[in-house]
Amino acid sequence: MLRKFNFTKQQDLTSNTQLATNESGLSYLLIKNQYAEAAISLFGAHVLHYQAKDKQPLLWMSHTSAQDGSKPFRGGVPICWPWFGPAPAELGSGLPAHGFARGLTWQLEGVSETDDGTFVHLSLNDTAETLAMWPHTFRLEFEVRVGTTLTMSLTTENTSAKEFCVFEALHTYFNTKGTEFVTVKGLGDRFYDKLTKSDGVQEGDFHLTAAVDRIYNKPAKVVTFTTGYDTIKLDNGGENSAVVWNPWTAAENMADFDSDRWQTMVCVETCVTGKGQAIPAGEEHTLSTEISYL
Ligand code: TA6
Repeated sequence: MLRKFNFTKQQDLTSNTQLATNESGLSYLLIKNQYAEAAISLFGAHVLHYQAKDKQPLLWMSHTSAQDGSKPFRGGVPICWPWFGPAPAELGSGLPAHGFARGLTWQLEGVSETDDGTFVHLSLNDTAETLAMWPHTFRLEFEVRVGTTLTMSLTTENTSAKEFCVFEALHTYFNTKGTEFVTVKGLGDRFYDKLTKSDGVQEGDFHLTAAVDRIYNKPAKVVTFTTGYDTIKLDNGGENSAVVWNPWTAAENMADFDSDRWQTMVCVETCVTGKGQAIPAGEEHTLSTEISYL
């Protein structure tokens, strides 16, 4: 199901979920239930694969992505947190793009089977390493449901004594039949274009016809798009923006983009960007998406 990933089973966690490791010792949850199959890496709490019964794989995944934990996976659903894009200047230089959550190993809190599918619960807490990059104590909870739909929710708890602000994304890479099949609805009419560094106005639906890297500032709660295989619905929560990204031919110079496979992907992301999300001491915020086939 995941080309180039060689897994060794470690143990059955439930009737539908195995814990497995790859050749580098990274741990994965491999799920196969009556509705769908999925793979989730504990490194990055990264959903790498989801495929509902009788459907195409939902997520695009690089075949040349590092699989040894030396850098985040390319594809699937990277979790960007606590910043999106380059680190804020006040944190200093040399920090990883899109935050550190996708480059750390998360804790497995539990797996359970229900009539609605398999629930996976992962967590990440501050450590000396995270405090050196971002000076706040926190707890992150990531809950995934693998059912007829793929549901992901990322909860940030502010365990510190002061308010902090986070920027975050479920940076989902979707598998498509080809760029020409991609039309996105519900993005709203205002965007910031990271390629031209200017604001823009969306007229009608978005069609993927060229390199794109846009932050839409007022998306609808429900964003839908076509992939050439299916129409996909994102029912988002806690977001303030949506990002659409395809690097186009620039991907051919990226080490882990498999040359021309940019032609079969599009990122449609559930994000908190702009002014970010302020979270007072002791409070929490949840960013979520439920991805379904229409
Ligand atoms: O969400 C789009 C984006 O921010 C692009 O600007 C592009 O850089 C992409 O994410 C991938 O970033 P990465 O750090 O994973 O190479």
